[in-house]
Amino acid sequence: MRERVVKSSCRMCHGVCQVLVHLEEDRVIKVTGDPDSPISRGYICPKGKASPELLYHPDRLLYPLRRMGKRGENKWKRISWEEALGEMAQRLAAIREESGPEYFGMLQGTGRPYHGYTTRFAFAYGTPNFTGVAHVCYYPRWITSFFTLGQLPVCDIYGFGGEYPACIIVWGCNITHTGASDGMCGGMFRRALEKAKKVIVIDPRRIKPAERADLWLPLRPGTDCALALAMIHTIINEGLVDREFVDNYTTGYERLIEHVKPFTPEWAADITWLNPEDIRIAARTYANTPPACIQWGNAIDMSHCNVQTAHALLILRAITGNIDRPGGDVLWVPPSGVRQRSPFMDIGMTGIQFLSPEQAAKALDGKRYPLCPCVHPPAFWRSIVEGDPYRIRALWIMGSNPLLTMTNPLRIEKALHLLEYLVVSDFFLTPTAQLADLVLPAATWLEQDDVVNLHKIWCVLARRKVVQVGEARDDREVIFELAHRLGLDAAFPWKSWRDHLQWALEDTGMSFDQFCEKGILIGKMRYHKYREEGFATPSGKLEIYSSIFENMKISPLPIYREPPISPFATPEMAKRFPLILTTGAKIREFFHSEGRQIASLRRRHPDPRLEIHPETAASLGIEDGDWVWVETPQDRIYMRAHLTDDIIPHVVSAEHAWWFPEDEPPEYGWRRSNVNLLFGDTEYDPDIGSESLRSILCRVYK
Ligand SMILES: Nc1nc2c(c(=O)[nH]1)N[C@H]1C(S)=C(S)[C@@H](COP(=O)(O)OP(=O)(O)OC[C@H]3O[C@@H](n4cnc5c(=O)[nH]c(N)nc54)[C@H](O)[C@@H]3O)O[C@H]1N2
Ligand SMILES: Nc1nc2c(c(=O)[nH]1)N[C@H]1C(S)=C(S)[C@@H](COP(=O)(O)OP(=O)(O)OC[C@H]3O[C@@H](n4cnc5c(=O)[nH]c(N)nc54)[C@H](O)[C@@H]3O)O[C@H]1N2
Ligand code: SF4
Ligand SMILES: [Mo]
Repeated sequence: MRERVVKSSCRMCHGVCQVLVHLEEDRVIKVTGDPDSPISRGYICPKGKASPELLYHPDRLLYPLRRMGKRGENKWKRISWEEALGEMAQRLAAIREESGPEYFGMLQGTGRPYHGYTTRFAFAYGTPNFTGVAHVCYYPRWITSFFTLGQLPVCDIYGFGGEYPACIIVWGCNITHTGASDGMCGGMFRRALEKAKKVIVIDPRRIKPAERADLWLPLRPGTDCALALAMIHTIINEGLVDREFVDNYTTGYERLIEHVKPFTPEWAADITWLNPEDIRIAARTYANTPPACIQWGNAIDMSHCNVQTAHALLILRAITGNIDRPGGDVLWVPPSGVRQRSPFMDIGMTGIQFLSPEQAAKALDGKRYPLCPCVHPPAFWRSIVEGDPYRIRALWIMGSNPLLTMTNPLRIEKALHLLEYLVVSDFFLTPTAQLADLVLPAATWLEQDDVVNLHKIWCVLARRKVVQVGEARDDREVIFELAHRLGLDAAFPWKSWRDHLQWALEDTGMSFDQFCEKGILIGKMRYHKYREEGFATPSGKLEIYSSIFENMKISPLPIYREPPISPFATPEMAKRFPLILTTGAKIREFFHSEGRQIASLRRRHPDPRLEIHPETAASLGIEDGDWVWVETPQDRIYMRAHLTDDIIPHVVSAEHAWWFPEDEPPEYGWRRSNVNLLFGDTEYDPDIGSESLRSILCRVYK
């Protein structure tokens, strides 16, 4: 058999691993890491290796399906793409005409290849009713960085400037375990950890990097901002500030000094349940070991003060002079010439400003949380259930499984039943897709041509379509086709997806094929850019005191807020629910609710886990491997106890997004171990509207 190898880039997660796709004739037989890749250097994780299993999975959706029986009865009829797109175009045109475009809604999951095209479609059609998960993922850190210094800083782990980080703080991020996050490669990060002189880990779980860390700070979940404020306090108090940077390139330092006076390590110790001396040591180590960087993660996005925490962590980097220096937290230079994938997208996912003010005002959440990048999901679902301010008629869900990944899923289920027309684009019939009227089979990354530009931080990767399985189609081709049928040609001026890719590359002077030959474009890194260019903020400086937040009535200097359900906020409740629950630490083998049907991955990780300390378990009569109930004031779920002293005694950690494809449709057991059942309507973060997914009270029993 003739074997050939095609260079591509993996997309079993957000990526950035370059890989080799091995084919026998026209069949993909394996995927391996590309040792020549400058950004991943041969790294591949179990999900990446399992790509062919996803591609050829017997349960994969291969054709468009139309619902035949009652909603959720699992009776389907195979139809052609022509019929599917014809039906969809006709329904959407009718809704726009009869009720107005706001009666159509869209929902997307986390950043996947469709990112940017979904919003473009929604806003071109004219609906403000776009929702998703960004308010609890990445966006809080991104928008705060954008306002504070113009760009998201990332750890300088590649040593382009001739220096590696001497001190690394791993803060609420488990990238060496997940494989990648936020456009950084876990394999490369591990190498940087090995080179660092000092490593500090801030996580209630003793993750791998904590095993050899100089300091592990297992804080009470949801209290990161208090810790960060106390570290700022210590650094100022002990005269460890980089005055040259602060005096010349920041605003508001004098106000910061006043602001953090009360936030002593003793104050933070009471909140975080850490030792004040450890907080001092962390602050000193970070400030005294340049160059230093902070690898922050998703835990920062899910507290009751996530924007505030992100701001505090940016200030920590600034006052220690670690911004944009070799080995610090740097602002990447993207490669030139590659065109922005979606001019309809301005700041992140918003772009709502492209709607007329009248149309934007029809958004279902009316008075929005000031920084929420889309319709606030709880308001979105409530509006459908209650018909207030009105009930949308149709919804298109692309790449999301909201019954598993969003809070209050019983309400979401109710809402999905009330819709007149639900379309779901996915790889599988998930519990969410089971409730659709029309299901569209999406192409996997092995079936896509792409100029991979999501993390336009520093590199743009090539991805090459190598196979076609069934009639699965690239989501973007579907969006383009539908847009043309609906007359949205101004927003979608390209004839086809391939046309669009060619357009994106035009200024590079390369054809798509030439780009694939090259495989990657990397920006030419320059450091200390602020010395000539300043920062892209209103003042041109890094805004310790944020003028944008001030204008938006958001605290211009970071403040700590207690989680809404906690031993301090709700002490009465804490008597009945004595443990602190953190949820959704990402699983190495699975991407959120994906992969449970992929045999090689499921074998490695068969059950939904609750991590619990052996002493806590013993006091509750629980043994390793027992099935236990995890209960919050909202609901209870069933999980398998995993006893480990890698978690602190008063905290338990539950995995998220579990369903059981091997169970009976249409539910596939989605109610059994779904951690989001434990979250109802609570107080949301007032700046951005996120749920406190990393800190709530619970009890655990057999
Ligand atoms: N309690 C709790 N909840 C959480 C979290 C937590 O930590 N705790 N984490 C949150 C975070 S960070 C995120 S990002 C969200 C994730 O939320 P979602 O993005 O909704 O994640 P998934 O459950 O993986 O849903 C993705 C679905 O899309 C399908 N899919 C995958 N790729 C494609 C594609 O390219 N095209 C199409 N059409 N379909 C595709 C998959 O088969 C799957 O069914 O969950 C959030 N939910
Ligand atoms: N394999 C795999 N990779 C993924 C994903 C996946 O589902 N699977 N999802 C992708 C997505 S969308 C995202 S957003 C990223 C997220 O990936 P990361 O940014 O690494 O975030 P998480 O794994 O969600 O959580 C990181 C750590 O936060 C800790 N933690 C829990 N509560 C707290 C707290 O209150 N404070 C602090 N400081 N730490 C806390 C957890 O113990 C965990 O070790 O991963 C991406 N990569
Ligand atoms: S970390 Fe992500 S991009 Fe890299 S191999 Fe794993 S799934 Fe693929
Ligand atoms: Mo995420």
